[in-house]
Amino acid sequence: MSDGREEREEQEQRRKWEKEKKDRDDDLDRDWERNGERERRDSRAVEVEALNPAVRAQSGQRTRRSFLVAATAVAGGYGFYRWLDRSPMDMRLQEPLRHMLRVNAKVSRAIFDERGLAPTYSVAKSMELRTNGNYGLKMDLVPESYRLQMVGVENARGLPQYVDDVTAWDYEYVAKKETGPVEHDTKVRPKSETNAVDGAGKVDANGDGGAGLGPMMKGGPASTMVGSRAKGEDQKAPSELLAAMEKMKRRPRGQEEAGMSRNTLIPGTPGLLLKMDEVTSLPHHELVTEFKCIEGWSQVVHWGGYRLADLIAKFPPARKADGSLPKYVYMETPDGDYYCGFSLQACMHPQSLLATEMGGRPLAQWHGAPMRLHMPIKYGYKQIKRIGLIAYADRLPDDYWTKLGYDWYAGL
Ligand SMILES: Nc1nc2c(c(=O)[nH]1)N[C@H]1C(S)=C(S)[C@@H](COP(=O)(O)O)O[C@H]1N2
Ligand SMILES: [Mo]
Repeated sequence: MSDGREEREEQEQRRKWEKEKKDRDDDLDRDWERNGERERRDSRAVEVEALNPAVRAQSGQRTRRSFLVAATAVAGGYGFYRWLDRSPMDMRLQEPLRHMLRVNAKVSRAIFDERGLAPTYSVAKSMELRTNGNYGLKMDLVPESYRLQMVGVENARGLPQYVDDVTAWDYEYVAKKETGPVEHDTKVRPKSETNAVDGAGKVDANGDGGAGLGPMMKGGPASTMVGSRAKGEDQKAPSELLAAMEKMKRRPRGQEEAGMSRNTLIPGTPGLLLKMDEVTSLPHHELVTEFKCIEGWSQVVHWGGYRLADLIAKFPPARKADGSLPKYVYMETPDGDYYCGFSLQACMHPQSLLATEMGGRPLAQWHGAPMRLHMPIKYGYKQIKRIGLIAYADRLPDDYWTKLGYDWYAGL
């Protein structure tokens, strides 16, 4: 008897979640209308560059220098592809990768990426990376409790890693044992008005106290960001979802400045739960690249890990009803506080790494252990630490810093 009531309650709750999810999706649709045009232009640009760089150079849309960079990059991309195709080292992965490349020309183009290869350096040039931003990392994650959630995978239901609700997985946390080098994040919303006037009433156009750091590099404490958001209320998680989470004894998601992601999964979302060995059994790669934060600092860093493209080849996206592949990938920390969106193309880039090591040692928690993203073709804020979810998406996914006014594309 009481079973029937619980069932009805559950159905009722599910209907609420679905309604809220739909509202968030409608919001995303509107954003997509706005941002989608830029994305479409970007992917067309890649095609045009690959097909006829000379015409593009004449068009005068780019400087000569950037044209040369693009042309070299495209050539580098082709070179890489030929190398991959012949490489006996990657034999194990050739088949799935090739299969994927064959079935969809769009994805094969992805290997040339949005901007070609980022420059690499010798290990001797690398240094210890500073720490920047601890959203989604405020507690230490118990390593054994780590699982990677993957959503939107082809034939997921037929795989042994399939579960009918990935959100039901319980990550375990403990209070931070050690902290990294002083954690700070000095970004503010680029269009923030609250910091435009300093104590003396003078206009501080750069928001840097006259330090000449430029508009994106704010000298003040991170707390100055609070209250500077433009949209205010709509950044908050829907109250129904919050209440439901509470009932389930779950910490509400999206507890930081940007609020809850509109791509956060509703309870009951099926997918895969992967243990780390699904990633660490892929071919290992090392990369020494320059890490660039939008705040104006950069450091050469030695990374070790696994190609995101290899994981995607192992667990490719399900096709849509019209046979096409989803265009985006969404990632989130296990607690949903930090999140990033990417084109599938950027994720297929050979230098997009699921990093598990830095400077030849296992990643520290504050750098995103057990696994964070390193994507040298993008700014640091896209390089999400402690990846809990990788979901294929049809529409432009939500992105933490984009919500606070930064560029979604964030390309270098
Ligand atoms: N989960 C999470 N990932 C994150 C951030 C964050 O606050 N939380 N900050 C981003 C920003 S702005 C930068 S510059 C880099 C910094 O990486 P690091 O701390 O390993 O140097 O991480 C990115 N990834
Ligand atoms: Mo950053």
